[in-house]
Parts: sequence; C-alpha cells; structure tokens
Amino acid sequence: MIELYTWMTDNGYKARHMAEESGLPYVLKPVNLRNKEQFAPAFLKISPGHKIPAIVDTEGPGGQRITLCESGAILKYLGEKSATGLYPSDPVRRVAVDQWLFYGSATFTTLAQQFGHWVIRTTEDVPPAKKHYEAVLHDMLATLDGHLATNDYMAGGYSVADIAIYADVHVHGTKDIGLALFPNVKRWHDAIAARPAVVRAWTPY
Ligand SMILES: N[C@@H](CCC(=O)N[C@@H](CS)C(=O)NCC(=O)O)C(=O)O
Repeated sequence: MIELYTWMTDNGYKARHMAEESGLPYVLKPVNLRNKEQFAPAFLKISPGHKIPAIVDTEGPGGQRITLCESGAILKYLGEKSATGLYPSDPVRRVAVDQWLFYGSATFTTLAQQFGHWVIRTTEDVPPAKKHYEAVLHDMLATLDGHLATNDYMAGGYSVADIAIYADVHVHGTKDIGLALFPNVKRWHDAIAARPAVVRAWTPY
C-alpha cells in the first residue's frame, strides 16, 4: 500500500495527480503545513527536509518498505511502478521525459514559487523582486509556449513531464497572470485539466 503525505500546494498536487493517474491504490495522509505538521518527528523520518510531498510504499522493490520525498522522484517511482507508460521504458523517450521532468521540478516550480512569494503572497512591497519574478515567470511560460507550438505534450505523449509542470501553470499561469499570451500552453493546460484523474487529484480535502 502507498501512503501519500501531502498538502494542497503545487508540489503536493503534483504527487496526488500522479497517484491518481497511476491507478495504484493509495491512502492520502494530509500534512497540514499551516499547523507545522511537517516538523513532526515521525514525518521527518520520511522527509528529512520537512517538505511534502512524500510517500511510504509498504511493498516497494523486492517487497521492501521504502520512503521517498521530492516530487520529481515520486512521479518517476509511481510511473515505473504502475507501468502506465507515464514514465516510458524506451530509453530515447526517457531522455526527453527526464529533461522536462527535471525542468518542471528544478526550474519551473522552484522559480514559480518565488513568483508566488514575492508577487502574490508577501505583505512587503519589494518592487525589484516583483519585477524580476514576473519577468522570470513570463519567460518560462514563453519557453513552454514555444515548445508546445509544435508538440502536443512536453515529451512525446502525455507523461510525468507534463505532470511536473502542470501544477504551477494551473496555479500561477491560469489564475495569477492569465494565459492569453500563451495559447499553446492554454491548449495543453485545458487538455490536462479535463482528465478525470486531474479533477479527482485537485479536489480539496
Ligand atoms: N523540491 C521539492 C520541494 C517541495 C516543497 O517545496 N514543499 C513545500 C510545499 S510546496 C513544503 O513542504 N514546505 C514546507 C516547509 O518547507 O517547511 C519537491 O519537488 O518535492
């Protein structure tokens, strides 16, 4: 059984999105960040950096119990375990999926979170930070839009690469700055948003 430790944030939704797409049975274990539950000693054994999402798989490789944090690693793990093709076995396709999976986890979300902090959430007005992260988010959406102009999905067919990028496009692209300037991202976003697994994954709890 897979236990999914998560909360209603971009990275948290990525893992739940993947859990729903994988078709694997899982149990949702909310970690309320507002109540600082990520610092509970039991959770730190699963995610030493006090971050959601994280999983415990009581039937991991070789029947061993495993713990895993980092959304990108979780997407890859559940993709491999479910054999859904969302993390493809073909080595050539994997190169492209890995590139955009890492772009989503390491670049896009990390910088989008800074946009969220400096432009949307902070009560302090810091104009250079605001200007910088607005430009960064526009630049990243333009990068995605250029790629999606000639590709239906980020790396061949729908994959973990799309799942790694979708959450912050949904949160910041559609809600905070709009996708009018990025029609290819909008088409891609709306196709993913309509998937039953995504509707289930983004249901608040
Ligand atoms: N690189 C990590 C980032 C995870 C992350 O930033 N988690 C945030 C919520 S989106 C969190 O748990 N913050 C609580 C904390 O840092 O105490 C991943 O992709 O999973």
